[in-house]
Amino acid sequence: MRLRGADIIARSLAAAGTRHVFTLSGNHVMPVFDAALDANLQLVHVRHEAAAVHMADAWGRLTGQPGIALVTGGPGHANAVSALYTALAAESPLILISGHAPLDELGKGAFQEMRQADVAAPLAKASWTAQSAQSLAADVARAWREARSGRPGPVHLSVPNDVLDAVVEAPGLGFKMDPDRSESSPEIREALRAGKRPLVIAGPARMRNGARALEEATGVPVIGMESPRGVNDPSLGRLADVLKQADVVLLLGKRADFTLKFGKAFAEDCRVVSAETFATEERLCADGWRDEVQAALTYRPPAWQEIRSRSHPVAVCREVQRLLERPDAVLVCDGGEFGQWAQACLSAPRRVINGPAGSIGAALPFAAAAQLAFPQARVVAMLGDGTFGFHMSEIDTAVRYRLPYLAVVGNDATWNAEYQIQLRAYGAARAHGCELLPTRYGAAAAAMGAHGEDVASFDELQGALARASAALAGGKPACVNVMIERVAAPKY
Ligand SMILES: Cc1ncc(C[n+]2csc(CCOP(=O)(O)OP(=O)(O)O)c2C)c(N)n1
Ligand SMILES: [Mg+2]
Repeated sequence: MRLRGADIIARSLAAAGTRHVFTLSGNHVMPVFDAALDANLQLVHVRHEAAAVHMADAWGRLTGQPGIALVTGGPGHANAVSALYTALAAESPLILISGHAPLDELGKGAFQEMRQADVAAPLAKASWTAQSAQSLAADVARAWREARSGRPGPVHLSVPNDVLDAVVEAPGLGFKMDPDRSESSPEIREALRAGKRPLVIAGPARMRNGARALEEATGVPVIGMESPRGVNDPSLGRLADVLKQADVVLLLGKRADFTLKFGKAFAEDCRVVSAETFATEERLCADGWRDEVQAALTYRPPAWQEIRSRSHPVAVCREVQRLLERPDAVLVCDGGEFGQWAQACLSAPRRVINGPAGSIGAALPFAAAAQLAFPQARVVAMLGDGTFGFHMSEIDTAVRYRLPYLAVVGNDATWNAEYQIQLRAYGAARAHGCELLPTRYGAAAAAMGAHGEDVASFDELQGALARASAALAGGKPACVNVMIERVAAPKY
């Protein structure tokens, strides 16, 4: 069968199980838009290329299958690349396919010519430029394998326009993935068994894949670390104390990096071993220690329950938690101090946060991808007002594709995380430049066709959330913008 390069890409992706392609159009990739029709790929056409990559990222984290982002060459690619940073740190499998100036014009000053693979290389597990239509199926297969295998991550493939248009005798399009195997190293088993207070600390990918089963089987507490705040991860309570008590630690697909104070988070005589994978069915630890760890991680200062201030993030979270009491709920947290409070106070069966990259802005694209991955699920994104501005226009995308997520904006009219640094480091008299306006983001969302609520007084929050929930049922995304106090992130 003779096919265009673009058809080979689209059909290879479809054969691997891709259904959605997160994209922003451009001259270089229009052949792939055309090919998507016959390959049965649904395009989700966003408003900024970084949003497409963030969506592919959340898709990858939630489903384990690489999310696919498709953008145009030059400036489209440059816009997309920033979002790879978040995915790389979160070890999220995704493939960024970028159009590219034609091979036969390179070096002559082609339209939007740029060394795209070089630009993406530091932010991807692998990054290269396709050289011919004949090898495109192999390129897609390699990208898929690289994205998924070992510690997953983003992969970039640039595809020159003349390669997309070339018609060639198509090779076989399907490919097989060998399942990842977890090793059961006897040394690690013995090390964990010898400990009185052993811990497994898992990186983001290992936490999503198999870590819970390991804890169930062995009884050794497994702690996932995916927060840029490291030992001060607001969703892990008294993690710092637990780390100091451990006498054996297995770092599972995880470096002793800044999140673990480069190893100083552990006691001096703690034995630290590491492995990319580890699995065993053997019981290695008694339950008492696991219960202690569990209690420490779920600890929240009792004083929080006494917080009566009605515009405090704790009060907002109390109302939102009711919406998450469903087996299908997905919680997205993003932003500075408000995002930290949301992580500390809210829980749901599935969670996507901005992650170790510490980058803000991805919440709305994350929520959209979560809603696509789980169409019936209740998806709630909690984000700060500064953060909302990054991808506000993705509300429009959610309206067009009928992705009924709820976005709750904690609006303190400040880039508060940075403002709090100014207060601590330079004093109140020198805190400047981080103010925002109490903008009515609910009205902005409504203008784009979503359900929007602007909540100036806490007493209106319950009603606003109820109306927003009703709108979700009608297939509309909703944005509840609630004015809150400027408070520092939670401390334990
Ligand atoms: C991409 C990116 N740019 C800037 C920052 C620095 N930063 C972290 S939190 C924050 C403030 C966020 O403000 P907002 O979303 O309103 O949350 P708040 O802290 O006010 O609750 C900023 C600017 C970052 N982490 N990532
Ligand atoms: Mg703010």
